[in-house]
Amino acid sequence: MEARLPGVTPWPDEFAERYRSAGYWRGDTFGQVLRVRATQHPDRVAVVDGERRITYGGLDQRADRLAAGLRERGIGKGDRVVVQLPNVLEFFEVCFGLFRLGAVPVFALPSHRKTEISYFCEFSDAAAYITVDLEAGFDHRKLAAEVTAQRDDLQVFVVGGPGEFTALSEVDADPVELDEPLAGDIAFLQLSGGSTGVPKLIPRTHDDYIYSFRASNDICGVTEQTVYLVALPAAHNFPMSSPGTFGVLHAGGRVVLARRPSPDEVFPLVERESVTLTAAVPPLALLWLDAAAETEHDLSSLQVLQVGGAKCSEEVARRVRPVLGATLQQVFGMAEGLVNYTRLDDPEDVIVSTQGRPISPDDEVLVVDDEDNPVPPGESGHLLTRGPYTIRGYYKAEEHNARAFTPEGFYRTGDVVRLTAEGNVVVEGRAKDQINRGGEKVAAEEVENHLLAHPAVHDAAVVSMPDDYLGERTCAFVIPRGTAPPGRELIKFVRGRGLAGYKVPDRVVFVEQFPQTGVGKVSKRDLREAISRELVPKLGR
Ligand code: OOB
Repeated sequence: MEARLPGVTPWPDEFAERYRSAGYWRGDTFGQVLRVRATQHPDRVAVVDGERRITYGGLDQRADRLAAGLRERGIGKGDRVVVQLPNVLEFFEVCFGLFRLGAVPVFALPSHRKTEISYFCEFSDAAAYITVDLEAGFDHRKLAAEVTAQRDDLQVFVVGGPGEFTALSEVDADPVELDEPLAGDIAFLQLSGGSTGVPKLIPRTHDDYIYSFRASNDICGVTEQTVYLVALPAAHNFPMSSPGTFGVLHAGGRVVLARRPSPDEVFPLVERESVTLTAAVPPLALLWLDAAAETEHDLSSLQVLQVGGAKCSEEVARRVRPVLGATLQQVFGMAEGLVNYTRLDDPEDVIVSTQGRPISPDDEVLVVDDEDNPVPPGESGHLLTRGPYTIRGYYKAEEHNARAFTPEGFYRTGDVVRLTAEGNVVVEGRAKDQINRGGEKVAAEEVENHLLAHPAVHDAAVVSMPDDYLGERTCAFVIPRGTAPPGRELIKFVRGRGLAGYKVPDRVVFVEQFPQTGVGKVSKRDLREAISRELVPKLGR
């Protein structure tokens, strides 16, 4: 009964049976998980948002009332709802309300703008868009107005001052009996980092996702004593499920929300709430380490700092224990599924120099050459994977799926890795056409398409350039049509098209032609080398 949402590739029956009989897929849904915890300890605090706290019982009730209220407004099982919320308590109310209803959240990030949000609404044929009034100085109601101008049947609910729309707080009705979803149903759609022109959507089932964070809890030592601080965007897969907020709620622990990730917001919260576990991308970890050396706040409750989303340099990794007195855990994961962790009791050398190993004994990991043949042990190659929580296909993307998955159902991660003798993964690089800007993923083709819309752009190729802080930034090589406009005009042009700020090129370089590969394609490797050659002396390295 899996994957009843059209456009989803289910696991083949033999795999589904194997994952069930191994006890990975237990037939639970998100709605039930919360109900069980709320029954066990209704008065325990589940989520802390500034001065606001909600208990398990409170969250459970609000989820029921929200689900009933949405149903009154015609939103039902299987309907897609684009959710764009910052780290606020309502995020969890919305998630669990939608899960109970069997409606399917599409998780957008707060930094997404009109281009992305319109696309998600359109592509998923969403019934509603749930957003916030203001975030980081940006008025999301204006964005909602632009989106609804194209789609007048889209309902909009706003956390905070609703403006012309409906306040989410008004969506509230006495609980009704609901035709709850099944564990094999799609619970939500996550966003892929992507390497194509438009972002891909990732369908995750209750069964597979719950398994991933339940098993993560064991690996990461999460119990009801855990106090987890979420500083990364709550809708991202890493802080959601590795083990993230969902794992911690599953264990009956406490989630503490930071609206912004800066040390002056995070450190007082760590002290006040006695935070034991948190997660960062490498640039953020670096920022925290630098600030921790000078802080007056007591950070001694922190037991584990997870770092992932992009490669953590060994230099930064080695500073975690001495500076924070916490254990570092490297996390190499992807919204498509597979997550690797260094284990808390691994030797320090493994922790600082590898990205760990998969969650599940049934995670199949292959390292192959360009022809899909396994490379000799210890050599680097393309990482392919399949397993009990790795998708078999993107949502409504048949053509792309034929390339992104092997005929045997392995997902082509696009990452280049090697395995150590002990079976730990070391990420060596990337074959996919993507820039990893400090954990934020930029699909080169998507940005190139925006550049190509400018009349003075003949051709564009976007590549990564090394950056001390973010690891990588984006550089757009552009062949002008006629006279080249100033680079900053192009940057302004792309920004003006209404897309997330992290996708706007950091730099534009005009060239007469692109270097080519043997088969006549643009050689992005040569472009990356060209920019590195130019940058390295500048950085004084
Ligand atoms: C996480 O998920 P996504 O979907 O934003 O990005 C996945 C990609 C990976 O394929 C890899 O290219 C890169 O991000 N990545 C890493 C990494 N963790 C992710 N590259 C090097 N070292 C690492 N530790 O980023 C994500 C999802 C769940 C948990 C953690 C991260």
